[in-house]
Amino acid sequence: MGKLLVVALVGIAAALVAERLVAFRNRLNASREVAPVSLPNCRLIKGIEAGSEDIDILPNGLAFISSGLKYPGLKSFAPDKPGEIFLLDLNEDNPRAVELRISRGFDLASFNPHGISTYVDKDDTVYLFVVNHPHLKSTVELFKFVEDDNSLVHLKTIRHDLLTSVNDVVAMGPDCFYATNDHYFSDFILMFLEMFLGLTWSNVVYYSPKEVKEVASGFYSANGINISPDKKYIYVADILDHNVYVMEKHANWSLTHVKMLQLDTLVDNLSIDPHTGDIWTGCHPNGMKLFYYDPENLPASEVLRIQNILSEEPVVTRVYSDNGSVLQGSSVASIYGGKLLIGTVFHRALYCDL
Ligand SMILES: [Ca+2]
Ligand SMILES: [Ca+2]
Repeated sequence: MGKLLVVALVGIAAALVAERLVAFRNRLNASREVAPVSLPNCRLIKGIEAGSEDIDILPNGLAFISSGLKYPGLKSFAPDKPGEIFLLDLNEDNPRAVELRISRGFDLASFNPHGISTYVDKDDTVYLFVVNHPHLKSTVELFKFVEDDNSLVHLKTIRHDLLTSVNDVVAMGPDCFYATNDHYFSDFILMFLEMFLGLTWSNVVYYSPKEVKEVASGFYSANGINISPDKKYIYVADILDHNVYVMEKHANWSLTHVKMLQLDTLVDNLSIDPHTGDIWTGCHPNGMKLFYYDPENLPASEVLRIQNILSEEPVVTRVYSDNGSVLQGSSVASIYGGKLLIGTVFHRALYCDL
């Protein structure tokens, strides 16, 4: 009887693990391959070799790019080099990546930038919020951009118990923002277990110096976050649920669910066309290839444009796709002046005509 019980328990455990494994593979889109979609005049940006995870473009065409992310389980082509913020002037015919100098007093050696967001104040001061993972912890760094000097002045480091595993931020003012936590846990093993078991413990947090609170929860892994041009709606990508949520923003900064748009790819960061309100996303068609890097089987890239997300029938267009031979692991796509700039988690950055 004892042996029968052991066999039964082992059988049940094996069935549960197998069921979780199938669900995990589905969340990673492990069997998806993509057909290529090309764009004219694509060129790789010189000087960006180790990632361009997030991009934020100012109305005047200056693009900030975060580079050099080191993240548990993800490839890095420059594991010993600190991260950087690059600036690209998209008004130039052949924009060059210029590394922004960071003011003294900031710990550059442990700089590990991830999601970014800009805020232009009434007096035209440009603030740059940068998710940072020094020693694999999570902070949000606030900088002031000094254009004449191609530099960033560090203003403060924001840490909070609710900012545990931050992926991206969207600035709401010179000192407040919404942030996504892509996992509940920050420890790598627990993070993996959280993903493998399919726990929906990831959330969105509002931060200001006066108030910090959870404003949305129940995500498999909340990743990119951005705001509609009319400032009424917040968009959040759930990378492991392959969708984009639309939430209404209220005067007290709380968010309420409006709708969800289901896609078939792992949606990373979200950029907004300030003129049309279209959402541009950098996506991972197959998360297995991203997390288990194999030079013989490269992670692909995919860019989607989502038009009229609030309407009954949003239009989703695959604007660009590549099997990794040109661009690996696209995480963001932003447009300016009829051109598309695509960033990646750990690879290069591509600039194409539309
Ligand atoms: Ca961002
Ligand atoms: Ca991201």
